[in-house]
Amino acid sequence: SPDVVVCGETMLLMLAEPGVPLEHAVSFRRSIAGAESNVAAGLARLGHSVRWLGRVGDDPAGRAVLAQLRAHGVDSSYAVTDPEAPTGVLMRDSHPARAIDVQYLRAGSAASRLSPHELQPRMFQGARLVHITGITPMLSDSANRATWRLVELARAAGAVLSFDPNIRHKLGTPARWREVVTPLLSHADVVMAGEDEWELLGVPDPAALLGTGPRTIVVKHRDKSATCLTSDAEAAVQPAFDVPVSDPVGAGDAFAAGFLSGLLHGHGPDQCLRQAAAVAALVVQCPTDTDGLPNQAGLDRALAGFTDAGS
Ligand code: KDG
Repeated sequence: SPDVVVCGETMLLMLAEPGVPLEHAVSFRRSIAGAESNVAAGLARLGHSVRWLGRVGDDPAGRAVLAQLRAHGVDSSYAVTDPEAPTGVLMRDSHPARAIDVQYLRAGSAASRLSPHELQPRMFQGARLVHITGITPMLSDSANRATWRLVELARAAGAVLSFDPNIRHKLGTPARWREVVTPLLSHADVVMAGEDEWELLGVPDPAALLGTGPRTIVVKHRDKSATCLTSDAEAAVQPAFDVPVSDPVGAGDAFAAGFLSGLLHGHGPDQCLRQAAAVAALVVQCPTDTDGLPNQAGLDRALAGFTDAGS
């Protein structure tokens, strides 16, 4: 049985050629996108056994998504293929110094029809870690109910529940994010979120969440440094490693994969944050959300080579 279970929407990614705005791009790179499966791919690459739960359409995009998950070494044996709804598609461009244009073709997707009854205890048996994001409950009412079922099933399996709100403004207003996602925060054991996300969710002082449920809180600051707060240790702080950025999308998921891999190995907050920063630094140097994900040897090499900015 897998160590890690993730659940969420994985879309076909059509990534415009580097630097070219979406509406002018003529050639596209095909890959996959989806916050949860990015974390799954990152953890699998680092040697953990990972299962992905989710839904795709009975179409070429869905088959491509499943094939690429398998190529990443992620178990997709419980994936559901919906004959009546399409696989979601994400089209975007990438430019290190310009806002990235993201276009979703995902309304009514197979993944958005996720429902609680499809999630069964056997899928979580033996899991040490379950990772979910705030995207899933924002997809539909049934996916929101399914997210609460995920919380329940993770708890019943005795797994650590990790949560990243992953706020995407195209999926709802700030008020809607607060209404749907804020109540989930206190049910997770580990919450990783950006400073702006904590603020938007109405939690300006994330440390206040310690003691209400979460035991590990990560705040990703606007200057790209990160702080890890726990109830039993001093706050750990990690600056971002200074690397040339080619495609920043996926940095948060890469960060999560590095951090969670550290937790699974029993590392303390300092080492978890260092790994998180290193995996993120490797991913932003490559196109797509997942191309730069390192294996353990690659991560070790990077950690030995990076020096903290400013030191
Ligand atoms: O975290 C990177 C994501 O933005 C991307 O892979 C797509 O999950 C995604 C979403 O819903 O925007």
